[in-house]
Amino acid sequence: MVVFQNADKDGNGILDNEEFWSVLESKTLNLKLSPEEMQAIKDRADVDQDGGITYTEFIPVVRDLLSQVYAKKDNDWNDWCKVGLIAHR
Ligand SMILES: [Ca+2]
Ligand SMILES: [Ca+2]
Repeated sequence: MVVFQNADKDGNGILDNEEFWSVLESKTLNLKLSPEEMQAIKDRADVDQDGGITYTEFIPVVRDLLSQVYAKKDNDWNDWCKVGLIAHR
């Protein structure tokens, strides 16, 4: 997923707090979340609660988020691929 790779600035395969916030605050996604909402999302995403978000922890949460945000627009997973949010497989 392009979003994950861009966010993982040090390339260690894990999003720390700062890197994860940068995803949620990114202008590309335009989610407009409050700090409380972002914290709730982080807590939900970090399944093993080690403080970092791995790729496998990241995907379901973002997928969920995107469905909520873009549901109105009738977009689906393929549309997000097209706009470059995620990489084509
Ligand atoms: Ca990282
Ligand atoms: Ca984790």
